[in-house]
Amino acid sequence: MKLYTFFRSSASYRVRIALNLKGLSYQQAPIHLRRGGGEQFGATYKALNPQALVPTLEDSGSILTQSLAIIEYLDEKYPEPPLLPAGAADKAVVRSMALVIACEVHPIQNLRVLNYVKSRYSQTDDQVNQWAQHWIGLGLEALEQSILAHSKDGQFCFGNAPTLADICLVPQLGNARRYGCDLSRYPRILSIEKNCIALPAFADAAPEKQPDAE
Ligand SMILES: N[C@@H](CCC(=O)N[C@@H](CS)C(=O)NCC(=O)O)C(=O)O
Repeated sequence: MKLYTFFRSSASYRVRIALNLKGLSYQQAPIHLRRGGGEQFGATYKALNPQALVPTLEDSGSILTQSLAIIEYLDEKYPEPPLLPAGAADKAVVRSMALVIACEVHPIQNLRVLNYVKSRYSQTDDQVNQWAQHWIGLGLEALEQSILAHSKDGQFCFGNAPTLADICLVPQLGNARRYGCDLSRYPRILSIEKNCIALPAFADAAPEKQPDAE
């Protein structure tokens, strides 16, 4: 298996956590998102991922894009440990938590969106950070409430085992810190993060542990 990844990319980080939780070994192909204007825009990489985004996973001749699609693929192909709970309603709750991050927060604080906001509307770095803080804060506030409602006294976003929701949450917190969000407003999220990073699968997937880390 080969993962096209960038150490600081939170979508790549999600897939690295899932691969580690499944105990799967894989080769990393680093794609630097800033060097030379961005290696994701090179013709060879765009032939694999026409969106020019990381991650991309190659497995058994399949080329897979979009981190959540990749993670659900891994979960079907390598079912243990499961990354979604058993019941249909519980699955929907976990997917909903994951999508708060993956659909509502991450896309509008992504590099290309922030670059566009900055250049098209002549915004300063500070204004761009405020944009990111606003959308990240809205998402984390909702997620904190959702976890309190559904996880009861569980150690993770949903109960006592890590799921797709935790896989999306932990990388997003790295982005939140990078843009200066005040995370003390989300005590339950912070305690879940602590429980996650105590697991080697999460710790080993962290940006600073990757071979392409700067
Ligand atoms: N929804 C996509 C998002 C992928 C994505 O936005 N990747 C970012 C890094 S986290 C990227 O490649 N950005 C490059 C750019 O903005 O030019 C996924 O989950 O895979």
